[in-house]
Amino acid sequence: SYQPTPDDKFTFGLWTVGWRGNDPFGDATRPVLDPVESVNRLSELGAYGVTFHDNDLIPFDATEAERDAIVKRFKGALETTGMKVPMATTNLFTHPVFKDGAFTANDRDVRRYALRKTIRNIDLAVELGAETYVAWGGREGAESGGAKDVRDALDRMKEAFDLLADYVTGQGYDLKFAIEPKPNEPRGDILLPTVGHALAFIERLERPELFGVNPEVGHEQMAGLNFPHGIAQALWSGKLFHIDLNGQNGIKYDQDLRFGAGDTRAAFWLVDLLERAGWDGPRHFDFKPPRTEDISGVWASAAGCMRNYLILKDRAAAFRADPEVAEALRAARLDELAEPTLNPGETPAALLADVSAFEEFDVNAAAERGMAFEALDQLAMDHLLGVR
Ligand code: 3MF
Ligand code: MG
Ligand code: MG
Ligand code: MG
Repeated sequence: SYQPTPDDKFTFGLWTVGWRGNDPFGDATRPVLDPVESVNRLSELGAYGVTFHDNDLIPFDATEAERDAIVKRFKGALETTGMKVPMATTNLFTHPVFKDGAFTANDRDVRRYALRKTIRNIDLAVELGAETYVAWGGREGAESGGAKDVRDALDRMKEAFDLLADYVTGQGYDLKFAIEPKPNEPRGDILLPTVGHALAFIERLERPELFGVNPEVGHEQMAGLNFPHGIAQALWSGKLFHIDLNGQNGIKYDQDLRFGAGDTRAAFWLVDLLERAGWDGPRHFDFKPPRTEDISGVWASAAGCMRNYLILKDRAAAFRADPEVAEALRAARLDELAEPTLNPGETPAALLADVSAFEEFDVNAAAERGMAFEALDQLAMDHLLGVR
């Protein structure tokens, strides 16, 4: 078991398995990987599809004819394997022209170019059947305080997303946008650094219904945040449009470990949450096989992402099905949290008139009650570690 099939909806960015291991201190350790080879290998491993930045597939300086030939060959691989492309995105960070950002670059001509580059790949994304367009503003940020007027930059970011939303609406495309927050790296500070910032920004857009978030495990954890909590708020807001699964060990550089590595307990609660919420979107991996690995290590790492998701799904289901867990959840009063605090139709006056709520409330007795969370958490730990 734990053998993935396309029904599990596992997807991988072409840039993940295709990462050559170059980092700020070292050169590439692996050769170029042909995107068609990635489609074929990932399909053999049981994946559902792939995602891509325009330039993962089409080199930045490709001619029209080269572009057409590449797309044709890629489509052929998708048809042969049955692999899908549920999401695509734009590379607005690699070329030096984007060194000060794209939609929020101080240079106006760079901003206009970034919009055109994005629209061009949106057309291709739709042609390939994508339903979600991700926007990670990796270079939208600053290293120093005077370099960016953040309020102006947010105006420009809004302008860009409003224009893109107008474009897809005008074209009649069935495409939604998912904004991917990240606190830092490669910029010292990136705009829309967390899920919460992105959710608040979306409400200021002209067509907020077309926008949601694409949270990445490691990005929130780089900011010391609780990833399942962020996902829960995105779900609660109806704004989880896509997700980037990977692993991270606390507050440090963006590790992009395979899913399940790093904070395994957070991964357990994340899978528990996604499965209980009935998340039916792709389980998308945005990871980097460490640069210590050769190409067989790349596929081992990709297979590990899917295997770990399925193991955690199995462990979370066992946790939820355990009668002792049900008892522990009752002891911890989760059922009471699900109950409204007010009686149906209760007014402020009625609450003020309820002497049991205040005048006669036994504060000390309530304060003495234990919450029984430790026993509950140990049951989760036992399930996660496979001893129950
Ligand atoms: C960087 C990222 C990005 C985004 C991608 C959009 C290169 O930390 O996570 O990957 O995920 O640009 O999907
Ligand atoms: Mg990332
Ligand atoms: Mg990352
Ligand atoms: Mg990502």
